Amino acid sequence: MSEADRKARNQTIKQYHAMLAKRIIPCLDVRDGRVVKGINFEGLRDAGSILEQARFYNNEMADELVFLDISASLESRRTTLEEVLKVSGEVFIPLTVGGGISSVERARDAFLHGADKVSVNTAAVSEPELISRIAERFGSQAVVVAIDVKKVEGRYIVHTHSGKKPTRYEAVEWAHLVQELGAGEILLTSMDRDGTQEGYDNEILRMISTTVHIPVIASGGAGNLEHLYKGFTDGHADAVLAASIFHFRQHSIREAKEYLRDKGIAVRL
Ligand code: 0VR
Repeated sequence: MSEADRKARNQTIKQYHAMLAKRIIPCLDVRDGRVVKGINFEGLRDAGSILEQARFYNNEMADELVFLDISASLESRRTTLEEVLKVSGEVFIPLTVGGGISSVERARDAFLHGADKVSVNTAAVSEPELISRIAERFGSQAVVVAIDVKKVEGRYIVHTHSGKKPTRYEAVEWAHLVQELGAGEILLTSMDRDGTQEGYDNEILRMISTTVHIPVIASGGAGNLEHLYKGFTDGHADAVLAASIFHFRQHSIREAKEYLRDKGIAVRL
């Protein structure tokens, strides 16, 4: 396929995604069997039971649900998989499981416990071919690459290990690479905005959304319904992820969808 044909195909895919309904995705940051929530990845406080929150979002018409196991220990990862299995028996919206997915086998474990997609972050940076191996085995649509970015001296630098380790990658460069490697979607989290409720970092969102043809999920900073709207209009996101505003019931999913529909955003109601 010539470069011109490739560009044309990617543009068509991008236009197709733009026509799809926009998704609202609550995120359960999970540690030791509980939902937790912090600010800038620090100061994690309890945000409820995994099963109760998952049931709530399933009934609230969330479009998808993300489980992010941010624990350090292996033991708590086993707990999370058991929780995923329990939840997948009651929740019928697409479930993405992330945290410690470092091999095809770990990805298979997550699918066998009910995940529809896996999210890879740290392991993808240390072994980029892992993205291709999981995509070849389970399909690109099952592979989300989570990219955690922090602004360092004016540059958006990719961080791994729960935001603790800066990498050699700038966010746009890494986003392009993961797309080439077979990622089906990008989950772009601004660590600077995480938990602050100051709104998404629409600058880096736009830089990536307008240059890759795979869907981009905005994450980190949503604090009100207008922030969700701006994530779509200014950030050009295909989906918006939020934790704080939903876990502490500042806004309901239905309220968010009605607000977005009234502002002309195509959502599933
Ligand atoms: P809100 O800003 O509350 O909507 O948070 C959305 C999103 O940033 C979080 O659900 C989650 O991606 C933050 N991630 C991590 C983490 C939080 C604490 C520790 C580690 C991580 O590794 O992604």
